[in-house]
Amino acid sequence: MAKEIEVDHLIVGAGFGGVCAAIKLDEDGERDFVVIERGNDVGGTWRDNTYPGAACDVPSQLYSYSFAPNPDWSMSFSPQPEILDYIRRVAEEYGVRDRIVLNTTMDAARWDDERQRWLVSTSSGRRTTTYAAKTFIVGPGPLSEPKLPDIDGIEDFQGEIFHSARWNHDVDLTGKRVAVIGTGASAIQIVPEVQKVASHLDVYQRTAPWVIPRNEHRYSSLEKLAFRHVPGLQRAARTAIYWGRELYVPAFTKNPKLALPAKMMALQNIRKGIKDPQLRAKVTPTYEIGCKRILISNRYYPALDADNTELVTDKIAKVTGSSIVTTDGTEREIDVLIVATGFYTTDIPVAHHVIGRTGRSMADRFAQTGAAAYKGTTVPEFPNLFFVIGPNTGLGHSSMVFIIESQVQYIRDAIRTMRHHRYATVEPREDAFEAWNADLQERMKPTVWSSGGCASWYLDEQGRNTTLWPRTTFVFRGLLHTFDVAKYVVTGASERLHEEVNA
Ligand code: N01
Repeated sequence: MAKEIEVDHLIVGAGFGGVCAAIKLDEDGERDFVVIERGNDVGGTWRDNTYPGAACDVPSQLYSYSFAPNPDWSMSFSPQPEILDYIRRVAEEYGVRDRIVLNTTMDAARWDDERQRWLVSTSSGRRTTTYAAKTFIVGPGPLSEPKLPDIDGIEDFQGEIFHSARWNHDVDLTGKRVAVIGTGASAIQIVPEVQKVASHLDVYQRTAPWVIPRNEHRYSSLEKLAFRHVPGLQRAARTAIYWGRELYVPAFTKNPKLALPAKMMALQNIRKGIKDPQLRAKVTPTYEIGCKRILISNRYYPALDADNTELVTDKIAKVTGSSIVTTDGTEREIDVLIVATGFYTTDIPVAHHVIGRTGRSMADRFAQTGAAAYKGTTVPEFPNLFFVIGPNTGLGHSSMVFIIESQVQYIRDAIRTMRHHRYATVEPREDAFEAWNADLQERMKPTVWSSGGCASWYLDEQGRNTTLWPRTTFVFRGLLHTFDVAKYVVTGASERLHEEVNA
């Protein structure tokens, strides 16, 4: 029989989202909470992605909590180890580190309508614990489940094979023949590092990405000192970066032609990085810039142009025990295969494990509607469940930490509202949910993600964009500033009647 622990709030995931939720609940005096984390440390994607060259492509001043500025970033775009250290330090300094239970996996979660609690079963090795929680805050991260390519024979490969997000540091790539499948954000950081040490590198490109220069800056000691001691300086830098980024939004959401300067920069990046005209042609995308995530690198193209690298654009037919064979019949022998093929994004993996008030799983609901939430945070049939980074909260241009803080503000206000009015449950009304999502999908139509002529992880199998937010981030923040209880069905703690507020 699993041990049961009653808590007010259970948070799943100790990445940027879960740690932020923990800190802010604690700040509100909501001390009865536990964070469960399946990994052996905090940090989420920044703990998992340890591949060589891993770094953020959003400037550090903005890719950090607004309430915990870090004057010590070494670079304008932080490397992964610094970001991971930052999350660890913030969790420690804000006193939530000991509320995080590591190495603990959420196996299943079920809403118990009698008890008005989420019953969340977890396991840690052979130990199982069930948490009975009033509110359930779900922040597993949209990029946490690696996606392996479905390629004939890949399971028979006899050399070393690993996903970019599960880097095997025991494998020394020096002098090896290496293949990288994929040319997304992860691959373009990996490729220059592998090219430096491998005897030969094959890069398998299915679709060329748009890559603009990485205007990187190393902060001097003087700058760090100024960030630490000059009042308001770091906040001013953050604000300037924030608004600079918001200026990109119309190019993504209204008129892709506005992205012409970025396109020119990307084309110049190709010319600068690659001498071979044939290779230049192969890496030049044929869809609108912004349709897939715009990548930043100064080193990717030179690495492709290097003598020991081959860019392969023929389709992969199969993998054998020691090689990759393309559809033109060419076989390339390799020692190590790195799959940088992305993550399960639109099929939110956690949804398969969560059963709501009506007895069906969230995945079953999403099978009908596509992944969708009200304000990216709450879902009808799933009372008192709050996503951090839920459906349609992703960004192509700015910091997810800004989105996380906006959602956490909404969740805090929901909890305050529930306490104040003694509500036992809050659940978004179907009509509010539908109106929100109809508006979202309408706004998706003119975006470059819908009309830019590419396939991307932003779109689900029906071609619906269920991942991105199609407006500015300040609009998102404004819409989530206050918990709009009128859009919710609420129940009181004692009486079990559903009462519609402002019905
Ligand atoms: O994954 P991806 P990622 N055969 O899905 C290819 C964030 N991130 O890990 O384009 C052959 O973007 C696929 O090809 P195609 C960021 O939000 C941020 O690189 O689908 N190829 C593509 O090239 C990012 O968007 C940072 O035709 C196959 C690649 O694999 C997100 O994470 C760094 C294939 C997958 O690219 C995901 O990035 C890293 C197949 N069967 C990640 N299947 C920074 O902040 C897939 N591909 C810097």
